[in-house]
Amino acid sequence: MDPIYSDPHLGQRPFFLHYGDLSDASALNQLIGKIQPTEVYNLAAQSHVRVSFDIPEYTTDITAVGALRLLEAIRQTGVHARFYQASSSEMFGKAREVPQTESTPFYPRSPYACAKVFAYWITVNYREAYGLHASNGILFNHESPRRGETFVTRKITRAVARIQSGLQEKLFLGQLEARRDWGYAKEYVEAMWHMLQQDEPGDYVIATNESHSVREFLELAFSRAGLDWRKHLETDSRYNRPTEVDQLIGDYSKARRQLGWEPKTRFPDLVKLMVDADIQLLKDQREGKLRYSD
Ligand code: G4F
Repeated sequence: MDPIYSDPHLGQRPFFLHYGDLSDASALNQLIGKIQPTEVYNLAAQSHVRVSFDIPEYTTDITAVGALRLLEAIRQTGVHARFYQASSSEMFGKAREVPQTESTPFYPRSPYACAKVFAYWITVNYREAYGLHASNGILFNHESPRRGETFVTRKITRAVARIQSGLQEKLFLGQLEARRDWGYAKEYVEAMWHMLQQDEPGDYVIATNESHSVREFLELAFSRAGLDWRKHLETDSRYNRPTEVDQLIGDYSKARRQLGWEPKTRFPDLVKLMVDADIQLLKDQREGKLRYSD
């Protein structure tokens, strides 16, 4: 029997969690055949860019071949499922034009990004070869209080909360001058859903069309808590990547035109909401309150 879960974010509707693994093609085929989904969102990956340099083969197996295994499961079982592939702005890497659009050539700079390029093209290929309703969302960085703690935004906001309450003194980071187009994950998930509601599948850049450095994020986050980042920051070259992506900025005009989607939460508000959430989370933890998002 598969476990049934509920989550306050999803209202009263329970959801079913089925076990599976993107490295296990036969289990995926069985699951897809059993569930008969109408929509499949492939958000699974080894998604940490720095880590992908340490485990390139695993990253390729899950992030690239995993997408193929899911597409094959849909094709082989013949279910009428629409498919969403979580493609990434990292595919633009050493960007060939500014801002990046759906037609900007890819120049991946990490094993992760190379794997995502494969997953992007295999999604296009299954659309063209087999007529699948398969779409790529080329999402630029999307953040929220639920972001994993090893990604730079959450690493900073979590450190701000801990430094403010005296639990931590220093924050160790790598490259501060890298620039990213940072949006609010909650809004980006809506864009994914819109893609699968279209009559025709397609590929869409989802971004804010603004670029900010890690340093800017750092400054805003620390000042939100009344702290001076210079007193707490140490740089550590272990967090540098052998090949860095210096600057990303996305043009979401196609998504606005065809999906009616545009970002609402801008950079300063995103930083604030993440800092505030981590300060609140730490307070709740210290008061012994249980939280479902821990
Ligand atoms: O937060 P990051 O690790 O995100 P990155 O590499 O841009 O990738 C994220 O966004 C992509 C686009 O949506 C996704 F495809 C991908 O899966 C992931 O979610 O790093 C952002 C920047 C980089 O330039 C990095 O070098 O921050 C720099 N940075 C500086 N110090 C650091 C650190 N990154 C991390 N993770 N940790 C540091 O200490």
